[in-house]
Amino acid sequence: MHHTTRRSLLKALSGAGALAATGFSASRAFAAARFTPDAKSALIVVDVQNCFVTGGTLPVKDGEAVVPVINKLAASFQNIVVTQDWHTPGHASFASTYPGKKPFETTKLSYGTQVLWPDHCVQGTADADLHKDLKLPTAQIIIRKGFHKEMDSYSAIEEADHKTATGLAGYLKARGIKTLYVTGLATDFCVAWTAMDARKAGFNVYVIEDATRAIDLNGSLAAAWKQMTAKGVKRIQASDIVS
Ligand code: VGL
Ligand code: ZN
Repeated sequence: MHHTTRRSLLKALSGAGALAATGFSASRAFAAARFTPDAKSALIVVDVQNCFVTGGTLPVKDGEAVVPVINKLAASFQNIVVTQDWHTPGHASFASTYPGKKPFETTKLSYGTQVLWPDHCVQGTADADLHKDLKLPTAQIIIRKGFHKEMDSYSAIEEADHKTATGLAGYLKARGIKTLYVTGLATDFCVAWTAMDARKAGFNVYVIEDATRAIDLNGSLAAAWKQMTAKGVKRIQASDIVS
């Protein structure tokens, strides 16, 4: 057992060496940082709120694990945007709004199929506050979304009708920002929709995978990566960012 492990490790190492010798960069194998955020880049911190971590109303498994990763990334960015899911009581995305409906079922609304969630992130409640350990003193704007009672907004860029703008794309463009690094909760809902809409709006978009956590409802995580990749969203890790 030991022997085999050691032999395959040696094989892997010589493989990397051979790659390096060809001049092809083997840096990926050692996770050397590749991206240096500049004045035209922004870190987008999606919905790192009490509702989405342990003890919240819609907890994402291990959601709080993104906090130290994001805090560390923040030091590399001149521009930081924070978002907050910010629903009215009786919101259209809440199962409790519809008699007989349970959380994680779906319903049809004017703009399409809506997943029904437990009541979460209600405006002005402690549940909707940003996580207390999030340390982003240099963040420049907090954008709230999902505040129209009749319509959800996973995306921080446009609401679920794919027409109503939150204003974030305009803000970023007005500030000359071209490249977005998206982090936060949840990978397969608000992070994915924000990233895909950002592509549609013309930004270069990276999702920093280990700075996100997923809900993964009926295979939604795999589906989200597939859709994001198809739209040109790039999947990277926190170690890819020069610190
Ligand atoms: C989210 C479900 C409902 C999210 C928000 O932040 O990903 N997911 N509301
Ligand atoms: Zn929500």
